[in-house]
Amino acid sequence: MSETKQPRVGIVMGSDSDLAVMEQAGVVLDELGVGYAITIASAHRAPDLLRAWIRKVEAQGIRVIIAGAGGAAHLAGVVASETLLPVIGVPLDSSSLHGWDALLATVQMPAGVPVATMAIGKAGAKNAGVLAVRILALQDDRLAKRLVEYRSKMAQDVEKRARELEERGGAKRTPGFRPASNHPS
Ligand code: C2R
Repeated sequence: MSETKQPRVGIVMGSDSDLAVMEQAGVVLDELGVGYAITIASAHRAPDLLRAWIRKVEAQGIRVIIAGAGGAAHLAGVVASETLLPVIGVPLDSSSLHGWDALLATVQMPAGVPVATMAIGKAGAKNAGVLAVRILALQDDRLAKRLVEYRSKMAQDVEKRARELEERGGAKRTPGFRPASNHPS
């Protein structure tokens, strides 16, 4: 849990092997100044622990839950069945099916139990953080302002990278680069 702020987002993942990806959601929340509680629990392996964590974070005043899992990923769906808070699911690439299994398991929820499903992996974890803040920003003007700044920083970053590439003169200055011919002879 981030130390200083009242947590408003809960992040849960199916295993500590998911942490390197799921911590990206926390990085975004830190950047946008939103406190969060983070844990590991599993609908498959530790359903009682999962239920107890959901009850605890609800009582703490958490407003949105992010759930990331790989493989036969039931975690986000089970969280959504246990709480009325909005649930954002992040499918993870942790099996031989490279996240397709987790994507389908997370996105194909039965009607009535929604999980807002993100992309597989790091981009999904980051977007889960951004989406959680967008939900919170509906009732928090200061957060809405931070999201505007976040977006304009992203645009500035693209501009900077474009300028740098243009100044370098493109890939032809990369050591060892040989332009590919479009007309093989
Ligand atoms: P281990 O590395 O611990 O064997 O976990 C985790 O999210 C992880 O990606 C392998 C993968 O199993 C996933 N897992 C689930 C659930 N619990 C664990 N999909 C669940 O309850 O949905």
